[in-house]
Amino acid sequence: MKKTGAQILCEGLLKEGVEVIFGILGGAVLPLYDTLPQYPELRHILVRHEQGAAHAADGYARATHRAGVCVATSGPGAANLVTGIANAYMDSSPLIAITGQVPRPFIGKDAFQETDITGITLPITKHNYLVLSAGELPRTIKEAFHIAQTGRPGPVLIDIPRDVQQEEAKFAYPDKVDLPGYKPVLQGHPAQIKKAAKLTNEAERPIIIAGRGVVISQAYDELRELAEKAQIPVVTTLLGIGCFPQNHILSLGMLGMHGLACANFAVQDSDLIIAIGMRFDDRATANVKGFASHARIIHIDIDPAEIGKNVPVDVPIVGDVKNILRAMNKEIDPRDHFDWFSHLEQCGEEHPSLQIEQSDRLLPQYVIGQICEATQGDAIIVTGVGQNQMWAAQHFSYANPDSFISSGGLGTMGFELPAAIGAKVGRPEEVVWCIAGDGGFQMTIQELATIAQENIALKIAIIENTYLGMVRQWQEFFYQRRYTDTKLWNPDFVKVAEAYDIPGIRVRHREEVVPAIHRAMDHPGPFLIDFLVDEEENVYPMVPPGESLGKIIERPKPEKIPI
Ligand SMILES: Cc1ncc(C[n+]2csc(CCOP(=O)(O)OP(=O)(O)O)c2C)c(N)n1
Ligand SMILES: [Mg+2]
Repeated sequence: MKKTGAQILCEGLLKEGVEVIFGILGGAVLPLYDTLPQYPELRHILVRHEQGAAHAADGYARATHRAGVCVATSGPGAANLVTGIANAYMDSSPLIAITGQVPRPFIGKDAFQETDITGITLPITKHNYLVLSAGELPRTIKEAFHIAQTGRPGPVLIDIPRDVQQEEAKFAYPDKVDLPGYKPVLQGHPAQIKKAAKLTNEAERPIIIAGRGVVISQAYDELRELAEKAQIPVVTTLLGIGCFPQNHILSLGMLGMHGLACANFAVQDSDLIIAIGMRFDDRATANVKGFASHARIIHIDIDPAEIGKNVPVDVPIVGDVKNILRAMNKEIDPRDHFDWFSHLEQCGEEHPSLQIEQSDRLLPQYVIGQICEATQGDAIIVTGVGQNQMWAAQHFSYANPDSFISSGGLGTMGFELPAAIGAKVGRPEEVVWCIAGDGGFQMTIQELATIAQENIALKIAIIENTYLGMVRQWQEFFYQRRYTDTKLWNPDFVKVAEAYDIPGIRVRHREEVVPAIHRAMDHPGPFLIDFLVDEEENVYPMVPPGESLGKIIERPKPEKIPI
């Protein structure tokens, strides 16, 4: 039976198990939207800016391990997706971006709202398609979902001219893909796995650095088995947070520019690094010249392009983390490393990075800590970028997998609100807290309307320091406190929320924090708390840019008392 391109697209989405689409209409996608009511199983969430659609689909994908879908019209709509697509690309998030294109006869004529979106997104998509006939759609959709969700996941864009959406073609959905040039390696090479196990069995000061690849592969149990069997401490990257319980005795927390001092020192002092599903990002390694100079490195990653890209490695293993760890665990001898652990324990006593002073000031770290207490760590935390992100990474204790969602590679301010929408839509039964910067919040503030229209029961905590705080911190440390244009005039966020029919309260004092958090959680719908925190609080520890991982600026000494 024949169907229109738009119908074929909807059928294909259903075949791929899609339940939700985030998007905005426009002329070039009108045939698709005109067809959507025929497919009530496909829930469409109308966002207010296409960047919001892309981040929401990304947040949905990270929360559910399934591709998130966003839709935009041609030209400005498609261009507005770009930041969200780049964000998903950097963090290996499976995203399907569907864009309308001008009708085929107009392509290349600078037609109204024409933009070459496949050209623009070439370097920020795993793959992209311009579909030139309705008959190509079934194979294209099948391939797109396959590419986005397998191997190292990533965004795939499908650009569909308006007349292709209207054209009729026979609908038969393929049950498999045939892509001779794309065959991700899933099993690690046995000889490499043996070598890695041998190095692990011989190491005196081994350490595991676990990254987002462990999350993507859902290799939580395998990672834990390796760590426990061989008694190896675990640090994670920012995006690896949650892949190993932070309350586990072997957890040393996050490493990197704002990692815990002991996590960084442990990496620097190690004699073997087992790097799992991480890409030696500069925010994790600091200056690579001084990175772990006594350590041999085993690097496990599904993407061969990551091997040796930033640091030379001794034993590369390409494949899926879960499969490789399963095989490797069989070759690992039970061990303990008493001397190594007593060294690390002493380090922990000398460098208690998470202690903050007892203060009457409203400290942002305290706010995050109290959200952790109130939820008992059982929540999905979606952050902005900057200081709020680092405090959320440091002061919440992540015990569950998939509980921390943040823009790592691109560092996209404005990610927080729409990504939190996506996470809540994907896992409605979970408590989702959006931890927003007052700067970042204003970059996608319009999505409050989406929350109101769909009654998405998000809890929003604005960390209002009235600064582009992380940049102000850099100005303080490295530009002699010249705060050029980092001070923010802000609207009254509670009134803004009210204008969107979302209840909210402002918190100025420490003793108001806990009642406010409970009020937000007891409210059945969305709720916003504007925390007016100490304006010039800094994120510690910090490795200054260009320094090596061991060169840490720690919190200045006076009265360090745990709160
Ligand atoms: C879209 C975008 N523009 C600029 C930056 C550069 N930048 C990084 S952190 C930051 C400040 C963020 O301010 P805010 O959202 O208030 O968070 P805070 O650091 O104060 O918690 C800026 C401007 C960015 N990361 N993303
Ligand atoms: Mg701020």
